[in-house]
Amino acid sequence: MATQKQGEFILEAERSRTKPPPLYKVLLLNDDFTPMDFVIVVLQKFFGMDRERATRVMLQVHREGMGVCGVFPKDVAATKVELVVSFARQHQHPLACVMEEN
Ligand code: NFA
Repeated sequence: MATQKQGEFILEAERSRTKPPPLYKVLLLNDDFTPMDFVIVVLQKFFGMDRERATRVMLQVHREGMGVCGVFPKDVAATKVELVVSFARQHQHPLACVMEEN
């Protein structure tokens, strides 16, 4: 079917000229006050990690000052940052969560 084929070529050309939307890293930052167990809960609750992975990421943040929780489209990253910071404040913890273009 010539017409349909032609339509597919037009769509492919369109796709190659349109750059994919940028992704954003969501980062957790270390502090001296937020309990380790709370950070592990945050990583499980908001980033879908199992306890083992959450523990590794928490320890990386603790030892190296920051760590990546995940990489997401801009709106998803922004929502995760808001939810994490809000949850931390509800529990009176100073945990910082930020996003950074990948
Ligand atoms: N540094 C915190 C502590 O010793 C733990 C922590 C890890 C805080 C990761 C924030 C992020 N209790």
